[in-house]
Amino acid sequence: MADITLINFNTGLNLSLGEVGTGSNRCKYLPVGSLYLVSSLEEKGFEVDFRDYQFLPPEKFYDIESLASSLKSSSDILGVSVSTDMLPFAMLFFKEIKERFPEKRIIIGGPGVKAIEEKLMKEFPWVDVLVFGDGEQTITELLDSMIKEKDLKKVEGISFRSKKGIFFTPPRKTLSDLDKLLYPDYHKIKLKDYDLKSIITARGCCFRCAFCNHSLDHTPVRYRSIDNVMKEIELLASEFGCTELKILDDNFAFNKKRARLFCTELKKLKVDLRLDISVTLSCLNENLMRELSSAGVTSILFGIESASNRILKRINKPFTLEQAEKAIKKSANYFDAIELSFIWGFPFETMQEFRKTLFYYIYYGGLFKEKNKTGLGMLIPLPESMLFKEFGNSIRFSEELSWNGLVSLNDSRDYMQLIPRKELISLIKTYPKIFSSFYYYPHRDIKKKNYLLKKNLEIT
Ligand code: B12
Ligand code: SF4
Repeated sequence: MADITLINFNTGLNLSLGEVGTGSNRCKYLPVGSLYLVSSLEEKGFEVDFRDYQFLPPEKFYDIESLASSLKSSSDILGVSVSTDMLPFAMLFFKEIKERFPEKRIIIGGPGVKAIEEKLMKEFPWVDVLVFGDGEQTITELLDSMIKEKDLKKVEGISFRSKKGIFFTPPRKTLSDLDKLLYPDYHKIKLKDYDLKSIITARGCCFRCAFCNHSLDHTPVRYRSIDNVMKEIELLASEFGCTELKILDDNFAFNKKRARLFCTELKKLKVDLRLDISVTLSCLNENLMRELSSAGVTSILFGIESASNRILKRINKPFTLEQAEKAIKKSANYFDAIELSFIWGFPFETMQEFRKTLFYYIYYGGLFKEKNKTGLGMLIPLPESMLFKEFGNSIRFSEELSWNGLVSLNDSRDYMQLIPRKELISLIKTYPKIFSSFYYYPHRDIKKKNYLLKKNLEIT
């Protein structure tokens, strides 16, 4: 039996999104975080049984009993990577696991547990260990200690449950030299089965947008060296035949010099690769656009967020709408696809500001019809954000408004009947501070905005 069963529950499947989220043709994302953990564990000689829940057939995904049964053959130590939207379902799943297999111990980690660690450990006794932040170093020490029954208090960066209560160990020093990490273990999976192949060249973000999970971060951005990145790209292109790669960095062009060096070195590799990046538009000038484009960047994402300069300022966006418009126009000359991301539902957003954002969303959606992936999403109260600090006490739940919509919970397809709807809603309602991403920030006109949005989207 393997030393650990590592599960990617970080699926992008989520509880809603109807066709996109749950259909069999849904997009499968490379589980980069989990594959980093696999490399790190295997380097230390542990045997890892890796399972990616994205590959379950839709009719199995919400079937908690069959999910739990599939763990009969798993290791007694389970490591699970959870995203914010799958968190309530994961808690129901873990409960079932503990009822069936009380000997199994559950470790969780991933972006979905950030800033709610204490509450989660207190309220959900079926979580045995929670890992904070980067997991590569922690998981190997933790597993070694668990297998050898050593004192977990010596493992930094975790919270764990013992007969004596819940303990928090001192935080682990953030790994600053990312080149020390092995590449994600691509041999553990069938890379060709993933729709979106991706790499990450830097961790963290230099901006502090008030709604984002980085807004309260203290750690500076950590960069891999370009040489280290090039070797991974070469591996992906030559050994695995990748022709498209999404760079997961939150802002690829913050360090312009590094971005330029990346372009120069990538051209030298002479690989046939189309790249997709995210950039804060104030970091981009026309020269850099040209260089990025000539190096193979064909798709670019800008988080515009709002068409109101007052809101942009209020949420710490480092640009104005006018600057955004200029950058969008220019980049249309260089990139095949331009993805713009807008957010509505700020607690201080007026009806007029909402209408303007909606207008821009529809306008750019039409303008870039051929090359467009423009999105407009409702603001999610993320517990690790500045806005949550300010307005987190007032969040409300509504099945109609929740970003996850929970809409598909009304989906009539057979397999959707398996979603434990009542239990999920009850869990979400009982723990607003844990499952806040299913809530919204209440303010005047929010229902009217939602109605307008739906109406406009029906027309376009
Ligand atoms: C790719 C991506 C997606 C993809 C795929 C999902 C996935 N996570 O695989 C899609 C498009 C589906 C997506 C959707 C969403 N995303 Co997203 N996404 C990302 C992105 C760009 C990269 C994730 C990644 O691979 N990172 C690289 C790896 C190395 O880091 P990692 O995953 O955090 O893993 C490390 C640690 O967390 C830890 N760890 C992870 N798992 C485990 C498990 C164990 C057992 C242990 C011990 C440790 C551990 O160790 C890993 C290695 O150090 C991040 C931003 C970023 N740059 O990280 C946002 C990010 C994760 N997403 C975010 C958000 C808000 C969302 C959405 C809610 C957006 C929306 N409005 O719909 C949705 C829903 C969440 C979901 N289903 O994942 C937020 C935070 C989310 C949160 N609190 O859960 C992030 C951080 C972006 C941001 N700056 O705000 N996302
Ligand atoms: S929204 Fe983007 S630019 Fe702003 S802090 Fe988050 S990742 Fe950084």
